[in-house]
Amino acid sequence: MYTLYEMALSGNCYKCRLAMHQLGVPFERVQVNLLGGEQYSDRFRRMNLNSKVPVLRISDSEALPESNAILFYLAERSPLMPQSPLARAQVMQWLFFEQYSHEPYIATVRFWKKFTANPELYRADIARCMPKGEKALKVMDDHLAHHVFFADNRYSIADIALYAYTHTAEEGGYQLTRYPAVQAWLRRVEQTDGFVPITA
Ligand SMILES: N[C@@H](CCC(=O)N[C@@H](CS)C(=O)NCC(=O)O)C(=O)O
Repeated sequence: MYTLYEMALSGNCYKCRLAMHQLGVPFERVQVNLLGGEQYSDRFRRMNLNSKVPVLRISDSEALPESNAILFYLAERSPLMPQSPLARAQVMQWLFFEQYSHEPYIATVRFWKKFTANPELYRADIARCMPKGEKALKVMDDHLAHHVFFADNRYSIADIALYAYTHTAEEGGYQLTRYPAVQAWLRRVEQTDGFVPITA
């Protein structure tokens, strides 16, 4: 059985749990004490030299870090990954978009505002990130105005990756009412088989 090393309220970790629930893959959860620095321990660094969760332990000798790599691994030959080369590349397109243009601006602002003792200390960082987060949401909204899901017009790990931090964006101060196509897509994701919320 897989073991997911994680922090429960992290969107990156939630992506992996959501995919495993929807694929019917059994797994155990191990909480990593990030505030206590457990990610820097020798034991954890043997699984991920980059000291971040999530990490999926696959066997005694193999562990896979990086949320979108974990999604890619889990989804191979499943309904969450399309088959044609172009559609698979489009999945990658949105996974890269999520990591480079979305998560660094939407997840980080949520973290500073919701999980730090004094968000005021991050005022300049928040001001720098929010326009870039708005741009990512606009890109998504424009795409979803003409598509039901992100890649190949069907539900895939591209939607899971983008759902994780989009549905919590308001915790960082983004107003999703400005993005009606994104809001409608969030509801569609929530109606897919086996969906579980981040708090499950
Ligand atoms: N690109 C990585 C990002 C992972 C990440 O930033 N994890 C955070 C929690 S969401 C973490 O472990 N932070 C602890 C640290 O950086 O010390 C992924 O998608 O898995």
